[in-house]
Amino acid sequence: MEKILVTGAVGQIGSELTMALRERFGSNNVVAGGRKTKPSPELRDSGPFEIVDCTDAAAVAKTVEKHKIDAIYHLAAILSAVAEANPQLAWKVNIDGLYNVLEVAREHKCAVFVPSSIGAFGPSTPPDGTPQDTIQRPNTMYGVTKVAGELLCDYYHKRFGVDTRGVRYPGIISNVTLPGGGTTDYAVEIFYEAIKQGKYTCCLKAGTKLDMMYMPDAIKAAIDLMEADPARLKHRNAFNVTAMSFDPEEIAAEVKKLVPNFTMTYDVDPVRQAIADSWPNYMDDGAAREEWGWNPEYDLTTMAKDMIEVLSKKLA
Ligand code: AKB
Repeated sequence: MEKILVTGAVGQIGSELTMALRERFGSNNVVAGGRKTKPSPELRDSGPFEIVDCTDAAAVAKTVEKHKIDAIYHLAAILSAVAEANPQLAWKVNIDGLYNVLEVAREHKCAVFVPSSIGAFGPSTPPDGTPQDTIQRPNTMYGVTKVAGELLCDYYHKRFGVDTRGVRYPGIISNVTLPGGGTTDYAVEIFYEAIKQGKYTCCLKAGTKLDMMYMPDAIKAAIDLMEADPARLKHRNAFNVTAMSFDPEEIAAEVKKLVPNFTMTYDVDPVRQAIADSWPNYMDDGAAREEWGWNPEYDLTTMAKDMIEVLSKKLA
C-alpha cells in the first residue's frame, strides 16, 4: 500500500485532505506533517503525526525515510495576504520549502502533489475565461512564488523524472479549519458571521468576481489528479480548476436565502482588493476536464446550503 506524507496537514486544505486520504488508503499509511500548530484531536489520534517544517530539508528527509513515503502532498504554504505583509517569509516557505520537498522527492523517488493558485496570474492575464496556457506576470510575492513553483515542478519532472502534479486552486470554501491569511477568505468568513451575528463586513468591493470551490471538490481534484493515467496528461502541474465564480453581492444574496435576516456592509481592505483585482474573474478549466476528467460537484447554491447546514450544527 502506498505511504503518503501531507505537509501543512494542520491547515485549511491539509486537515481535510489528510482525513480523506486516511479513509482511502488506511489511517496508518498517511502521515500528517505539521509545523507547530497543534493538530486537532481527530487528526492526531487517527494516524501518524510528525512535526515537519518544510524549510528544514533534513526534517523532511528524515520523515520520508522513517515512514518510507511514496507520495507527498505538499500543502505547507503562505497565503496571499500574509505573503504581501511578509514577502521574505513567503519566499522562504513557498520557494525554499518547495525546493526541499522536490529534492527529497528526487532522492527518494516520491510522487509530489503541489497546489498552485489563481494567484499565479496577474493584471496582464486575460481575466475572463483565463486559458490554461497564458500570460503570467503576477505583481504579488504570492504570485511570484506560485509561478516559480509551477516552473520548478515542471523542471523536476522533465529533468529528473519526478512525478510532479498540481492544480491552480481558486478560493477554497470550507467548514473544518479556517483559512489563514488569503484574499478569498471572505467567502468562508461570511458563513461563520451570518450564523453567529446575522451580518458581515466584507473586505472586497462589490463586483470583485473570483473563482471559488467547495472543499469536497478541492480534495477530489488532488486525489483524482494523483490517480490519473500519466499517459493522458499533456500538462502535469498547474491545471486550472474551478467550480464557481461569484462576487460578494452574489454570495451575500445566496446566504440571505438561507439566513433571511442577513445583511452585509463593506470595509474594503486596499491590500486584499489590489490582489483580487489582479486575479482572473473566471478561469477556463478545459484542460483538466479533458486530461483527467475534472468535474466539480458543487456550485454556489449547493455549496451555500451545505455550509449553512454544517456550520449551524457546529456553531450551535
Ligand atoms: C488566497 O486567497 O491566498 C488563496 C488562493 C486563492 O490561493 N485562497
